[in-house]
Amino acid sequence: ELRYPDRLNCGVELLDRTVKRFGADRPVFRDGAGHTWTYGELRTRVDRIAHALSSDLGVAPGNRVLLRGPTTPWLAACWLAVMKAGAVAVTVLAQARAQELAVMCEMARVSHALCDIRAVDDLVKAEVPGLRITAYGGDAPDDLLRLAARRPEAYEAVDTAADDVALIAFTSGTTGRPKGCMHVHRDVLAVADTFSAHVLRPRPDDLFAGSPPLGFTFGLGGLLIFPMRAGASSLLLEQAGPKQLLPAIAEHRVSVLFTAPTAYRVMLQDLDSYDTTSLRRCVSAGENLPAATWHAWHDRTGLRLINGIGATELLHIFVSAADEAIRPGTTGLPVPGWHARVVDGSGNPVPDGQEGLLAVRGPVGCRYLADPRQREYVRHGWNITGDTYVREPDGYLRYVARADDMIISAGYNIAGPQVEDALLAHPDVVEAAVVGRPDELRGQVVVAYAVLRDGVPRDDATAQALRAFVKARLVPYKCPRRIVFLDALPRTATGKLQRFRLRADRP
Ligand code: 3SK
Repeated sequence: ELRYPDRLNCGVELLDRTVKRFGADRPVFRDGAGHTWTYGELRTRVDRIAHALSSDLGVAPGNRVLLRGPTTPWLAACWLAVMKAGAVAVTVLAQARAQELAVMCEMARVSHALCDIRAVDDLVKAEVPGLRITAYGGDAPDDLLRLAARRPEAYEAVDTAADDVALIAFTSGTTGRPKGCMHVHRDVLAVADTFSAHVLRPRPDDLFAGSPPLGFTFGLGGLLIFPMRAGASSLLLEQAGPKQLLPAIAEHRVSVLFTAPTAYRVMLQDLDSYDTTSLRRCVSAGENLPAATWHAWHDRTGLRLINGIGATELLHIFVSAADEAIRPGTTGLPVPGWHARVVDGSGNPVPDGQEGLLAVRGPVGCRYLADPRQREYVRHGWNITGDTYVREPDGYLRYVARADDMIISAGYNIAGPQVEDALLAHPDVVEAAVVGRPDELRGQVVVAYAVLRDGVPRDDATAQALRAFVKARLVPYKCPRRIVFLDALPRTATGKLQRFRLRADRP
């Protein structure tokens, strides 16, 4: 069981304590341009910013501070400064637009914003009443970094309680209605001391990198919390799509990689052009990892992809597996410290082998900002993630579909991801999404959307070949009636597939 003192500041734990344990000269961040920050340099910069927050900007403990910008060491420093100042970091994606920003600022009662100078315009456009916006990275005399440079280099952190709110992260799920999730200082350490400590097992000489931005808790954990808790370092890239990741891995000798299944599939196409031998841990989360993708990555790199399911509501990953315990085609087991079961609509466990809803509980729980959906997410003390799962007799958890993504056709239940897996096993398919489309006769019919490898013709012959390929693997009623070819699948800014858009499509 995890035990933490009643008073705890996660900024101090991640930064000052790591400096004490590992020394100030170790590298902590590197950016794409090759600049390296040591832990000592980071501490000085964070402490100066924390001073500027309280002395120049009037940020008081408990104030909510919006952080907005591309993933850079300065954004990470602002996040740590907000922690040390005892304020609450409201993390948003750099891509969020004015209208979305206005909604989130209102919901979270944000009083201050720290914003990369390159992303200020949309925030100004949001016209949030009373919001004090401070830019960083510009030349203005009141730029945050100039204000900070005039401040002392050591800061006495606010003595927060372990249960004080540290951050608010928004999830729009895949349907577009934002929910603000509050997490306390203890939660930040708990995700490092469960998933990272037991599954990832980082070493101080590891270099982390990945595609999720710091504004998404997947990236906050993978690129800041986990490396810093272990005295390791992190490559913070502003552009971190699959095309940028491969050269970055080769150039910087990245050892721990965080990204989504789609990125692994795209990287497989260009893998031979880059040296990826520095990789020792590759984490796949954000979406279901098909067994075909796991095997393809393993065959080409010799590495066993670490699959995981996480949620903004629970801060990070709670079901996963490491090394030899990894079982391709499953998500894994509850991470040590977490409990998981599969339940019916009333919250009762269903027998092993039967489909039901994934229910989890552990050191971090869902706390929405005043939202009636809290009652749907937390039932009988369990967090109901909205995913349909099957528990195998030895406890492994196998993903079936998002609960609201099941297709019912002529009385048959069809899990879209199973059909997607079958399509993705074909070498010409890079991405696939399968949805149910209303049909008078059958209730719903199965329609697939696919992104093909470069150069493969998008014609009837390819569609027929793919349908035959799926039919050879699955019972015929699961075979898509139609296959539509797209350049890219619709995704949220965090990379999650937006099936509702495909359902609304009328090809
Ligand atoms: O998939 C997600 O939504 C997620 C959220 C937070 C942390 C990790 C993950 C994978």
